[in-house]
Amino acid sequence: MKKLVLALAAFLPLAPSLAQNFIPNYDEEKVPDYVLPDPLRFANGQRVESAADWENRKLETLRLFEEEMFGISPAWDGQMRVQELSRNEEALGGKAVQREVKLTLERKGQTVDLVLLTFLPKGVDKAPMFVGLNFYGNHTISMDEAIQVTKSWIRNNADMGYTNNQASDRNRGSRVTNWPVQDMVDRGYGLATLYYGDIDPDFDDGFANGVHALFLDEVRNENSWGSVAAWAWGISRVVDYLEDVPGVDRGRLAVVGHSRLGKAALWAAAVDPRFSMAISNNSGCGGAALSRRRFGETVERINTSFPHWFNQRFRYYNKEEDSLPMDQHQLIALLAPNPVYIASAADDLWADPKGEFLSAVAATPVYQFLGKEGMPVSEWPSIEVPVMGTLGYHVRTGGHGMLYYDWMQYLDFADKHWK
Ligand code: GTR
Repeated sequence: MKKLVLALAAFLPLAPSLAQNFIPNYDEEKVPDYVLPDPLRFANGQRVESAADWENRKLETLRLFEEEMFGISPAWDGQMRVQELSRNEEALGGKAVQREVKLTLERKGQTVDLVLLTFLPKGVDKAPMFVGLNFYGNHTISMDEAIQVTKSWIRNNADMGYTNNQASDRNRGSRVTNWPVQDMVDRGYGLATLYYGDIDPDFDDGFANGVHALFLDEVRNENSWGSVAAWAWGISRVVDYLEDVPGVDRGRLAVVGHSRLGKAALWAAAVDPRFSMAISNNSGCGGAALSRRRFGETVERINTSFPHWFNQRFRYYNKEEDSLPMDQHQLIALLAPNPVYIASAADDLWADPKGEFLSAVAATPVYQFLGKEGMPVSEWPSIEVPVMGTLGYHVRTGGHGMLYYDWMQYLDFADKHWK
């Protein structure tokens, strides 16, 4: 029956009315009773009793997220060429080296270009780095005219002056406050960022463009990778490059992302052990928020509005959250014992701020099992009272966005764990 439902789900066009008629629950009283899967118990009921057991349970959990949600990403068996596009040795008041490089991924005659913008603080032998995708193009995070305007497909946006799915340079620097590079560099950290649409344009294209196009020879099935997995996969290619860049501390790389890119950041850290820290900003449903709470955006709603984000099997859990063999606390647990910071915004109810916090609480037994603190509190913290254990959390005032306040906590969290 499950298979039949899935087969039908794959071929039926998704009814837009589902998305239009959806009424989110924002009432804590109406959150249904639910039981979360125990991260420290195998699918067969056996308890995790040793570190070796946890390694096996971790693999089992990773498979569940791959097979039931994000989809299985291919191993990278192509080539990457690197071309420097620009370099400024005196960026940010002379404190940083800024570079833009084009990473050309090539496989079986197909190519995809990723244009990466990096800032490395000067006078630091090996700088820890934040690695994160941006929503509107590299040129939006700095006023520097040398930074290219992306040529990739971009969603039209009247405010940004984006028409015909092309970016324009009218909004150069418009996201400067969302990416406080000067503060990062002043505190000894670097940043590597690229426009997420370079990796995979964010629309339902039948998985024929972006990095999916490098693997058109592979037959797709209900487990195949969606766009969130593709963005995470692209982030790993950035790490392939960063590993060889002098001045980068490859042992201290933090992946960071906002919203859909926060979902991608968490998945990137789960599949790529080269990340030793992850930061989720308002990642919500499919990110840090517990699916079983059905508060704000739900599994059905996300699969309906964004049919290309996850794999086909995830649609089976539309309105069937209790049948999920895992929940999002286990995505956090997959990152243990590494530090993870989860940030919510009080008015961003769609992303279920409390559900994001409860995920960290429910991941904590795994951290403790590995001898780490995890989340130090179990009561939802007050507004703008950040909590920083191995798992960190804050809920700030205001709505959906990655703001200066959020970054200040990330920098403190990085200082706490890395200095
Ligand atoms: C929303 C989506 C969320 C979140 C957000 C974003 O429309 O429902 O899951 O990802 O977009 O990425 O800004």
